[in-house]
Amino acid sequence: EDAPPTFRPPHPAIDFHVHAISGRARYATVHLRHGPVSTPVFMPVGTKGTLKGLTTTDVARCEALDNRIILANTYHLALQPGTELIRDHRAGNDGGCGGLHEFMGWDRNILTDSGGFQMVSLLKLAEITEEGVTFENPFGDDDDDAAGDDDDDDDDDGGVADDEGDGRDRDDETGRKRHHCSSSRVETSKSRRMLLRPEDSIHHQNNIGSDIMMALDDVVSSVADDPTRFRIATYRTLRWLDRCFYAHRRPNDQNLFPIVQGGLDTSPGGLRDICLAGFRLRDDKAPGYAIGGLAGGESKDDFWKVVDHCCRALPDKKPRYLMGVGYPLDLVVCTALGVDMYDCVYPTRTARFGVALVEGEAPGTLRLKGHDCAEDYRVIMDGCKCAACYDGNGDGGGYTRARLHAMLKNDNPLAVSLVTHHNLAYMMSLNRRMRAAIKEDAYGDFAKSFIREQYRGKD
Ligand code: PRF
Ligand code: ZN
Repeated sequence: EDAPPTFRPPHPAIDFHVHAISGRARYATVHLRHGPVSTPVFMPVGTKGTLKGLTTTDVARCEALDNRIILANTYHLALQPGTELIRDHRAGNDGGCGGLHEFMGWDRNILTDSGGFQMVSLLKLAEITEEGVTFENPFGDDDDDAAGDDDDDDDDDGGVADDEGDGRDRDDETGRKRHHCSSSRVETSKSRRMLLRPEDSIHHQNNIGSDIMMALDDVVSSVADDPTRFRIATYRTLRWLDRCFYAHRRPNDQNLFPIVQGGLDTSPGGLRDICLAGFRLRDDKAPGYAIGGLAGGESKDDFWKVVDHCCRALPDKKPRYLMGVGYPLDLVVCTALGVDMYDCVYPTRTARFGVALVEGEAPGTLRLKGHDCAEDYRVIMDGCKCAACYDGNGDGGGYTRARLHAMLKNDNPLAVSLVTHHNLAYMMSLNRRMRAAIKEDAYGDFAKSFIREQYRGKD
């Protein structure tokens, strides 16, 4: 039959609708293959395909969370369990289509980071060449991740400091992990080398089947003092982007976002501009953009300047995703600059240290292990509908701070789950309040009062 030619939009796996603008803040919907996502949105990090301490049902069914998109890491999934296994995973007896959605039992959206940044940020042993990122694993692949679950592998934190004073050193923890990679593995006498090329990253992400995949970028720590290195990284990110687009096999199902690099240089014709100009030439290929290379310890001033600069240069009709950013205050400020999407391990990781996100109590966090919680009979946050603060029947209830304090002191894993639940509920509620303020064209006032509230002392 001669069917009429169907119109193929340039990016069939995404649709971006801006509903309202307040200043430069946008309230929008990103339509992806696994449903609509309202923005601004914070995406929780499920490094290996789980949000630690929560079941998929917790995340999807709880009204206080109601996450529509979560993040997973290509690097971790490629190491374990391997992306071929994920691709071929069939859940139930209806012979589904495989991929991480089925592997996780998650029928909402997934975004995957490309892997290079994780290798560089956690494993200081990575070496970057034109070909890709090579990781030198001094431990070989002998240990089995048996002890696996007590280590902290939500490690793509983009430099978010463990400011909980917990004294744990992530690099030590993660450095011990095993590194099986199914492909691109080179045996050497003493160690195993793993090469992740742009093509490998895309291949893994195609196997995973994420709704948004990220290009492999050359990430340099934002506080590095090496202008030449930043210049090389900027141009290399553009070259790698072309290789990523070329390697992408599923453009009708999956969106591939480029990542702006270029250090802290926002001067006219500087590195960020060079990267942005390169993206402009490839704009027809990009369904959306990310801003990378930040949240690595630079000053707030530098940070905001780069976000502002990139948002102004990126097209208004595509989503903007700021990588590795997740302090509530940063979300509020960067949304004012025009960012739509965020991800960070902060809310979930800080929960594992017994720290809850709150409002009206400077500095916006509550250390549940602290002495002053031992006899505090309030819930974490009044009015919060999370599993910790709310018992579900509306007559108060919920876990008191005192009870959570005692449970945390006992290393009760349920307490960590509850605080994780609360922190994600907090982030989701922050998203909703930002969107509501934009809808009413009152975002400036919202931002001001949020900042004031966060810094208000205890009353
Ligand atoms: N690139 C990638 N992932 C990231 C970042 C980046 O720059 C950041 C910010 N430093 C967090 N996660 N690929
Ligand atoms: Zn709560």
